[in-house]
Amino acid sequence: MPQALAEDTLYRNAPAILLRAPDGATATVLLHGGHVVSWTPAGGQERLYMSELAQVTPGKAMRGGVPVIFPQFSDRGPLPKHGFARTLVWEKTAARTGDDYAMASLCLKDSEATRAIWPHAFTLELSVGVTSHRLDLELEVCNLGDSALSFTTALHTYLKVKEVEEVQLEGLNGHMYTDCMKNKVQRTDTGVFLAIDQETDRVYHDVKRPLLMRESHSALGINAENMPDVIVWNPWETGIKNFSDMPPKDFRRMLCIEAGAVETPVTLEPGASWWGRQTLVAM
Ligand code: TA6
Repeated sequence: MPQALAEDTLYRNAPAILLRAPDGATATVLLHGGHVVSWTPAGGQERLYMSELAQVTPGKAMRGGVPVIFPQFSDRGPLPKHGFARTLVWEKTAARTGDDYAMASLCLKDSEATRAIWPHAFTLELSVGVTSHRLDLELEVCNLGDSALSFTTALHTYLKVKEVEEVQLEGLNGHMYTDCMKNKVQRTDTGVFLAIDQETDRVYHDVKRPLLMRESHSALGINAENMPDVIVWNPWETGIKNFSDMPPKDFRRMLCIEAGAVETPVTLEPGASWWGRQTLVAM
């Protein structure tokens, strides 16, 4: 069996880390944004959507993969939409391989630029682990300052799908959600599964069970720890017109199923830390 590797590479001409487990499972993470741009489980196909029009541009986010949203989800505060972590360059802090896995950690620290708009000393670390059919993404935030800080955060995961209208997302039944397409009205999900047949932008609150995304020939298990909210987003043909970095027909090829701590901000006292994780399992 080939050896696991975790090595520096280029992705669309930008510095990245390629992880490969001995069984052939791979993941690629960019230093720009600490952005996971590709995941292929062992013996399988690419499972993350990445727009063919997306480029690595300083100060801009990539359309696809897993943007790291921190310290502000969406426009829920005064910062740029979805915060600044996805548009800054992170530093590689660790890369390791084992008998059946490869992993890397990347870190973003406060800088003059972040302190100018968010006056806190912090570290944000992303650890990415790939093994067999599983991808683990873990965020850790430490408050290095001498006053409390609060943030909202999400792993804005773009899943690649064959045809979004055929997807059945199970596990949200009975949960409250904020419908961002309908003036943020709160509703309860009553369907056995969620199907996407129109522009969809929902924040499900306090989801305690794993989700299952079914497609005709495959399925994906999605679990989150310490990230209680699930955001489901598809721009549909109505919303995709607003995105110049995505081919118009690609709304059919993707579905964002995001793990977040969004509804209730996380507050950290000086010296305290927080972690949250999203795990994807291909079936
Ligand atoms: O997480 C869903 C969402 O907040 C949507 O409202 C939609 O705008 C999407 O993120 C993409 O945001 P972006 O800033 O990447 O264009």
